[in-house]
Amino acid sequence: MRLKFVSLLALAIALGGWKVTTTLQAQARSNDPNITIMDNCSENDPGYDPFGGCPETAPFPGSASYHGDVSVNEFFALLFSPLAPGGQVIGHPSWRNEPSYISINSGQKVRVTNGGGRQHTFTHVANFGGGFIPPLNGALVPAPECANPGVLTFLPYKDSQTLTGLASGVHRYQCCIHPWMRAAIRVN
Ligand SMILES: [Cu+2]
Repeated sequence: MRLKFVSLLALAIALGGWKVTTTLQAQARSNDPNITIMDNCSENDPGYDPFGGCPETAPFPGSASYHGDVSVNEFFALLFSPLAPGGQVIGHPSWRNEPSYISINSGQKVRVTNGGGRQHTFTHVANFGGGFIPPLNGALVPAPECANPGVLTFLPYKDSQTLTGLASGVHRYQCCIHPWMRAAIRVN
């Protein structure tokens, strides 16, 4: 429950929503864990237009319900680092899953919601790897699941999916577009 509260608090901070503290505390007592997929693409940057816009489903520029600050230039500036000379992808830290690790009990569901402005995937993989967009992979070898339409589930802006029936153990998930967006779910 603490993890869930931290994630909701982080979301509140990210959205500047301090006024919803009471609601968050009530939700934190819920038994249903949540993971929020996040990015901070700037809806005012037309540089996202060739990539589907930001937010992707709203008439460009973005709707009043979404706000992000990251320009396309900033996104690409943080994609790699000169201190990772092998071409290991670093990725913009605001493209992320909150929280990136949760621990649940067998039988619990996990709701995954895209709270960012871009399309993402939350794909179950055997091993973390690259996605299906080679320029965003760097030196990562693509995860085979990211090339499998039967496994790949796109999660558009504002959409949710619910994970059910997870077996005991540690499950790995990643975005097949932005492969540094990873998460692990431990099922006890
Ligand atoms: Cu993504």
